[in-house]
Amino acid sequence: MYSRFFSVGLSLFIGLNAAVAELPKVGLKPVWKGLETTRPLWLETAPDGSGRLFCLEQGGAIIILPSDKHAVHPKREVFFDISERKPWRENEEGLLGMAFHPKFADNRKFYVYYSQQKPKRSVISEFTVAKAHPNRADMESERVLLEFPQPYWNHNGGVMVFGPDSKLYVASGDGGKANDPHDNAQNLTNLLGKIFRIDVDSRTGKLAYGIPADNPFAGRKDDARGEIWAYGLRNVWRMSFDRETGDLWAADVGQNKWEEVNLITKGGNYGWNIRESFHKFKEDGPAKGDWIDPVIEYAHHAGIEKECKFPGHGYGVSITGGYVYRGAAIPKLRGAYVYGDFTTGLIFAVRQKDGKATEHGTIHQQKGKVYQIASFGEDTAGELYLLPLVANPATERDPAGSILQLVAE
Ligand SMILES: [Ca+2]
Repeated sequence: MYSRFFSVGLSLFIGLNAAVAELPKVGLKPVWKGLETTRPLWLETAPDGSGRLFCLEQGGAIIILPSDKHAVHPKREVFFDISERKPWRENEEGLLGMAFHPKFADNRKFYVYYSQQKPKRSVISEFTVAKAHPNRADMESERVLLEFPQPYWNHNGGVMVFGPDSKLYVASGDGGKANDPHDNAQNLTNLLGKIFRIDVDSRTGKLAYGIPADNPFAGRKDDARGEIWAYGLRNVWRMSFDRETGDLWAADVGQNKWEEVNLITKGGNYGWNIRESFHKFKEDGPAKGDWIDPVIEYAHHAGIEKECKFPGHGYGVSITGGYVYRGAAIPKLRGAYVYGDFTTGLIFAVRQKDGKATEHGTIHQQKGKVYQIASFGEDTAGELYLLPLVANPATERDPAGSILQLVAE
């Protein structure tokens, strides 16, 4: 009885304070030292038992990381390369995402998300790996699934993940400029400012993919796109499924004040550009609506800290989403969602219950050289990595290496 009473009291205490928490500090350890990667944006493991880990580069290549992450100056093995198509013209364009088909072991299919020009657009394509050459994509095998316009060079989204349901979830970005000038994110008739969900294994009408019948707007006529799963998002920069619970976590980059982490639900409206995080954004926007608040937010600077729902949270300018940690190397971090800030390079973690933060904390503050956090990555064992932005390997590559593993401190 006593222990039960005690645990109720403890959870109340945590709930009221969203406590700065019992989360562990972590270290960063360079791995694949000296490997030449340029602007790595994503890590992906092949779901085929091979243990191969792939690293996507913004310029258009996907490389296979050597199986020995402690190898020094390992050979660069190129799996896929569309750099001649020049996807990376502007800062937020490029080869931005990739995902292996859940049945990759049988069908050898994978998907990429990249930028093209004239007109500016995002392209989602399927490629296949030739059976005889498992470490080399068949560059002739492209099947374009869909293309959609991107009016500006920024907020082009780009993360793609297969869900536990084997459907492909894609985050698009609101199309860019600032403040979502065309109100795309609240407009259900286009794919911008959305997370959408498609079935790569079927076809709906003349589309090169299927729209799952259980999508929230499936079957609507002209007033909503059936692909949409969630909306009201500005520029989700990295999302992931919790491999144990199936929760979909998405980090949404803010305008000038707030960065936020969201748990994505079917048909959910995450507020942008009427709301930003917990706060009103659009001056003449409606006062009430069915908006879903984030799990956690943080402020751009101390000047607005008194408005922040999570006092004591570190600052930042542009959020980079990560993963719920399910590895073994840092036991105290298990079950916490790890995220960071691109600009300040701080790494954070949060635990939640019913969509509300129960604990949060800064788990790493970089000292000396501060790496910008382009993305996080997760390997088969659930261990996490940080992909730092390195602009030009000829001049700016850090001799320590360009991928860092999160380790117990
Ligand atoms: Ca929001």
